Amino acid sequence: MKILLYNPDNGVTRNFMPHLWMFLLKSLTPDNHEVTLIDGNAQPMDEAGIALYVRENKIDLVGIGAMTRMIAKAYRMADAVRSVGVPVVMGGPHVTEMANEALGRDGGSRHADAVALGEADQTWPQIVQDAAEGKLKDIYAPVDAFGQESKPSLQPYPAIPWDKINLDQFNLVPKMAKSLLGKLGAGWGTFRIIPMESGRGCPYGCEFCTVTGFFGDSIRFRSNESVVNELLLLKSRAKKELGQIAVFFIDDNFAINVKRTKSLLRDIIAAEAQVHWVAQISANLLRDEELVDLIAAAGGKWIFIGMESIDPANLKDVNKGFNKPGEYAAVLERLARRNVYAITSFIFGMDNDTTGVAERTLEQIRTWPAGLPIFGLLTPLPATPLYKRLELAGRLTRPKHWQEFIPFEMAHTPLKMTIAEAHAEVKYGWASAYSPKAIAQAVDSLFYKPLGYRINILIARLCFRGIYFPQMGRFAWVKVISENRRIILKLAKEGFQAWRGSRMKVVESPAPIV
Ligand code: B12
Ligand code: SF4
Repeated sequence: MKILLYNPDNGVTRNFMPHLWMFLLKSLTPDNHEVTLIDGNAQPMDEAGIALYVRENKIDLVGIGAMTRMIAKAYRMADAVRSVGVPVVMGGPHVTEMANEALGRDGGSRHADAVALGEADQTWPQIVQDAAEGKLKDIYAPVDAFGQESKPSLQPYPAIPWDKINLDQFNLVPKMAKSLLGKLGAGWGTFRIIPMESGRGCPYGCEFCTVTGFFGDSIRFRSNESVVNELLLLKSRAKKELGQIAVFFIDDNFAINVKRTKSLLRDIIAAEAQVHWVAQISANLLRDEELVDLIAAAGGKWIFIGMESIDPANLKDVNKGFNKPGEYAAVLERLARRNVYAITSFIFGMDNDTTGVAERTLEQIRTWPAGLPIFGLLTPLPATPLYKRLELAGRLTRPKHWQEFIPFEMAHTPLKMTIAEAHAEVKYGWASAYSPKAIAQAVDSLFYKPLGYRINILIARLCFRGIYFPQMGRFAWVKVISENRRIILKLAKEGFQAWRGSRMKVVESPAPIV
């Protein structure tokens, strides 16, 4: 069979990283089938486009995966595929919770021939076989011989052939810069961010989060050896193509078992498998100095921290009382001392939030080492405890918000402000943290750090700005660069002077005596 795995675009940002599920399922597909991957964020496609692609390429089965925010697009694309007579299997967190919606059993129209519930590592080969035999079932659930839910152990973990996969659609170096950098031989012909998991599951059960329900509170880890080998494979690919590779450890809480994380990091260091990486770790686990030392030594550059709020009452409300706002500054300084920076994520519109919450949060942020703050709204995702609480309280204003997804729009009424006020808080957060003045201040505040770190923060800030203020086209980028020209030129000048200084030293140094 010819199988297409498709991930719909999110409509807000372009690709910055492939989606792991596609590569994982491709690796788990029996060899006698041919699998093609299309990520809509890298290769935009509309309904007519996918129908044409499927017909022209004689595709026999299409697999579509999507988060809640992309599900409306996913359904439209699935409808287009089914309209040309090709079956569609859907999977991922949204349809796992809303299988009846995808199968048209809730009164709406049917979008999928089959739905894979939960983790599909074990069910996928069976789905493929059933599709090949033309007898797809409606629902595939990962259960053992006794009908009990079963989760993949991740040992062994499928080897994803990162050295052979065509990753042309995932190069972050713009075409123009590519030829220039290639000529300079700077090792920047390609820059890819690759998703990798070292384990699954998080027991914390924050009220708004899908993860504990989806992956379960039993945490499972890959072996250290399997993670190290994957890093080595990626590192050698980057070397071969004279490019750069960074890894995003997509584990929901990379240090959930600190002892195990330390042992993995030690093995990465021992094998010299370091690449630059990002990981998500909750603030409470970053109290450990030795852990942070190992993170830095193993290549960790950015840590995503779900801070959510600086108000302990809010944190308690969403079952995230283990976050202690009083220790945020110390955690960030601990990281910054090792040149590791934080992506700090905040949620506005929580029940104890009142107007001015964005400025109050920013006042704190400005006292912390410069990083990448991001702001979102409390969102009731299907089947989360938050969704159930708000539904029971009659507070959902758009109970099926995903059917008409609007970025940064609330789907329920906050308690102590209006929906419009919550939207204004998020806008204020982004506008203040990503204004040219704020970006320049963030970069300047790191004046004592090497130039490379400041360039890193500058580029990251310019890119992250696009999460809220869409900057997908060339024109949008020209505008952003022009608005931030002062700080860009300042760093460029400093870089040029350093480069000229190093050239002068080479010329001045006496010729070696043979
Ligand atoms: C990496 C990640 C991202 C990346 C996404 C980009 C990327 N290229 O991966 C980034 C950091 C950008 C991101 C952003 C967001 N994310 Co996110 N993200 C994740 C994360 C941590 C890992 C995803 C992953 O790769 N998992 C590992 C793979 C193996 O699991 P999987 O994708 O679920 O796939 C398995 C099954 O679902 C199934 N499957 C999946 N697809 C398909 C398709 C078929 C055909 C089949 C058969 C099976 C199948 O098989 C796979 C193997 O078992 C998850 C949490 C998690 N642990 O999954 C959250 C998660 C997916 N994100 C979530 C959310 C809410 C967001 C944001 C909306 C957050 C926000 N408020 O801004 C944004 C939206 C981004 C955007 N604009 O699109 C939610 C989604 C919940 C939901 N119901 O949709 C999750 C589950 C986390 C959570 N807290 O609940 N995210
Ligand atoms: S710590 Fe993170 S992954 Fe775990 S339940 Fe809370 S928000 Fe979800």
